[in-house]
Amino acid sequence: MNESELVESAKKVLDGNWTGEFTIPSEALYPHQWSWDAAMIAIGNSYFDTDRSMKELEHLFAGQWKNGMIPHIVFNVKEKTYFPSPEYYDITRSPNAPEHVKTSGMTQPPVHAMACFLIHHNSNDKAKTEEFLKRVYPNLLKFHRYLMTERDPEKSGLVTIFHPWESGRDDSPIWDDALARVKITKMPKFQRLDIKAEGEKSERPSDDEYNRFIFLVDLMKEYNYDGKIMYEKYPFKIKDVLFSSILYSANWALLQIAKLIGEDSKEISEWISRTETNFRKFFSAPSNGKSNNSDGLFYDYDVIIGERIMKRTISCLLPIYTGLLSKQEAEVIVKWISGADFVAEYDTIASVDEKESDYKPLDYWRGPVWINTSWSIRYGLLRYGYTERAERIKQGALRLVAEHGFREYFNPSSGEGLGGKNFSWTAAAVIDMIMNKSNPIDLFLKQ
Ligand code: 2M8
Repeated sequence: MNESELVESAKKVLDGNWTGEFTIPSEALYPHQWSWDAAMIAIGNSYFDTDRSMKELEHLFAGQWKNGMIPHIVFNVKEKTYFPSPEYYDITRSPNAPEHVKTSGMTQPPVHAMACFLIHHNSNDKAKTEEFLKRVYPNLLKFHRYLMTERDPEKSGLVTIFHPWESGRDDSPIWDDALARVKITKMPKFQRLDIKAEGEKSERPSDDEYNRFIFLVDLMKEYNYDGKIMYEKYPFKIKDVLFSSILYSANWALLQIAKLIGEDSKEISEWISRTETNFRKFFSAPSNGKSNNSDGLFYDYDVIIGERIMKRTISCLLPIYTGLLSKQEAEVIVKWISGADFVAEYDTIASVDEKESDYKPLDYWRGPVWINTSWSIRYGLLRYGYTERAERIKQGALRLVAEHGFREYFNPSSGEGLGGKNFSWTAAAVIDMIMNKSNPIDLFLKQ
């Protein structure tokens, strides 16, 4: 398949998953709207259908909570094939929950300001998309403010997540130790529906992980989703590199939007400098736990035990996407990538370094290649001038999809397609990699 054939096939995937109101990630496994998927999908559609991109995000924002949280799932109440269901989340326990929309009670990485910015950038009707930016600016600002306050009482500019699902990398080995420390005081009773839907059980999180995932949801419910109480008592609190990196870039995108529509951007600038001050303090790791020499990678920080989580995963590399790094810091990350530790067949990036003992090539976020993270890292590489390596990632991703389909994730060694079929964000990222003529990070960081 050449590039224009790939774009046509990707558009078909997005059309097939469009419900008329929003786009599902993929048919069997994910019948609702997911937050960071929606942002990526809107970026893909922005090249051909501005209206659909705007509708996608406004559908999601209709589920925003009163405290600003954009939930990770907005449910289609007619669909009964996904667990946890809206009834299980029972968000009516929280005075912050929206009244007329059913959602989950947690959040996901904030890609949305970048998507809104790109919808305007790619639009042929700037007057229309400027109106859109004015409409959604309050949603974006409130969401970022929520992340910078309720999810960061330390004022570090870095986001604390309460659940692996909030990270978007559900069963990454990063969470193993923190999850193992969670004491399950009452075993939740439920039936998994994900393993019935599609694919092999070995390609999904384990039952033990699911028990812990659901127990954590039960605890959120017990605390009525009250952020303050949860920050005090909740047993899982992690400052996440990927989430915080995305928020940093999204704050730059939000700043550009604020300038464009004539809003005051002081508060956003203040958030950006907070992140710049603390990013390395929390996330740069000493190489052996004793010396101060960092290995140049960035690691999540477990707030409960006050320690970094020394697992080499795709998150360690992702700060290259922010534009926050110096040229030297970016160079170290590129060495890790090129040293073949993360490089999978097809020149794409595995979600876990294959030398990690937890590496599992078929298991979800424990090894397989995901196109959305490869997409971000490619833009980071371009920003720092690693054009050749960036091009290899793009060509590798296109080849994976051409040979194995628009799958949810891929075996890093064989390229075999895994998980959901006709997966929306895979299609959207392919469209963007082919169609985009300017690096979004450069656009956001433009003063
Ligand atoms: C996966 O997560 C959901 C829970 O949110 C699940 O496994 O049921 C993750 O890959 C997540 O990043 C993604 O947004 C979601 C939908 O594609 O699926």
